[in-house]
Amino acid sequence: MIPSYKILRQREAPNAKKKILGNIHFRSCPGGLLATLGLAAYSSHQNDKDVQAFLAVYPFAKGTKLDDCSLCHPGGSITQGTKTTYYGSCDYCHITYGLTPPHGQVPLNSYGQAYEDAGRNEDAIRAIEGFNSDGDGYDNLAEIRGLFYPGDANDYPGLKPAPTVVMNLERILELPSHSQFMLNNATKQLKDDYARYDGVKIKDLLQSLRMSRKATQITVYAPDGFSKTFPIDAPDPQTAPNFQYDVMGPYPKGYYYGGLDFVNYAFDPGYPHEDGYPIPDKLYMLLGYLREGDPLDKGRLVPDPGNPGRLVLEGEGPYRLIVPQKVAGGPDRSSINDPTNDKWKYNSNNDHNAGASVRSIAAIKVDPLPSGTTDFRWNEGGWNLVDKGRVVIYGAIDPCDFPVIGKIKDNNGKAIQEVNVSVGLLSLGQIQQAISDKYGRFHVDLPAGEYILIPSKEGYTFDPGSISIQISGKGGRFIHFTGAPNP
Ligand SMILES: [Ca+2]
Ligand SMILES: [Ca+2]
Ligand SMILES: [Ca+2]
Repeated sequence: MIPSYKILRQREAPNAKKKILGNIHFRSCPGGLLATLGLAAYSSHQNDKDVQAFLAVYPFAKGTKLDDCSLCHPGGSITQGTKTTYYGSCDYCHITYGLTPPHGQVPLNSYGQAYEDAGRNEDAIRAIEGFNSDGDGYDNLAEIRGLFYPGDANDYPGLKPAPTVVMNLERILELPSHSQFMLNNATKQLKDDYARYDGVKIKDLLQSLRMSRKATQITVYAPDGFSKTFPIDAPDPQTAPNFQYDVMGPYPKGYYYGGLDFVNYAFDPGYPHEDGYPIPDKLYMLLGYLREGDPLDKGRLVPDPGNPGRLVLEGEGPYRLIVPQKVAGGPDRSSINDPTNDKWKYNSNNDHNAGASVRSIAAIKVDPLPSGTTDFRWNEGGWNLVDKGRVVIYGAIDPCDFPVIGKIKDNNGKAIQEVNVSVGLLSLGQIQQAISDKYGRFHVDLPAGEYILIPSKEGYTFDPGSISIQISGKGGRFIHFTGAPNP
């Protein structure tokens, strides 16, 4: 599914014009129009009869945020030691009830409970369409058609998300790439490592989406609920022990220390093995996609060998936040149980950058969110993005839009007005909606990405029931739906 990196990397960056305002580059939006049809591929839950029943009744929901555990199951908080973490529904259930079905009696939200009470099959789903299971004022069918959770009162039609873009590898590789060899200094882990990462500079990524000059910070989310927040720009130079890894940098060049037993060396860079050889690479905060030239292993949750019943993230891809040291220095031994008392002993004043390098990124939020917009819930739906090789960027950005224009007619060619067209962004839910006018026309402007459009009007059935589109970044799209009054 992931296209060849090599082929994609040979493509040239888009012909975006740049103008410089202060020290920040803004891109203007390109002109031409083109888009292609695309369909989501989705592999989870194929043997889950409840999800299959839901998708049989609502085929348009496949691959959306409703095609997920969170449709019927709540998340919850788990306390381990002194730390309490909120987990999304998938991780919460798996941590609590194990990885292999049957899970036994797992908790249900109000929609899941209504579905079970009604008989737990396709007929049950139809029977509860008119219910307002979560009590938020919208019946289940209206919520599902709008791609909102029918079992969560905090998610309902009318909520407006911040400007949002879903990047796939192809669009990420259209941005200039950067390669850097660097130290990842870990705190607790047994080994530090030197590695070469290729990726796109986070500042280039955000500027390609026309980040607001008012942007203050980013928060980077992994699908297991882990997140880290970084300022856009922090004053430099910085000193120990309070580092701020900022998006804009600069980061100092690193040093190479060879031949240490507590360091993983993927390969010999050919530097002299004396202590502290200056590495020539310029270092940036990156969205990394290659390590030693290979795609990053896709992240997944696996049982923690050292702590039965707990799950840990294995793998780091398809995208990892790469954060260089802010104060360049050497590696050190683990902070835990390393009795060796030499000059490499753990030193809390060293820059332990590895912990800031979020693995398997699902989303990057740019603060502040525009007023009147709502946040996404990253403890739900993030695995879907990781599985599909997507990363979401949203908030104080102004990505280039492309027009999507449509027309809705009946079988006699007569316009149908006041049709609500819900626009869903892959696995995130509704991000926009449009209403057809008296000529049956509707119009939305959308950034490059994959979307699903779902028409609905009381008393009507539409053909097709939904259309999936991919907007490539070069253009818009024209769409037709045909509607018929229900018999
Ligand atoms: Ca409701
Ligand atoms: Ca709801
Ligand atoms: Ca270390």
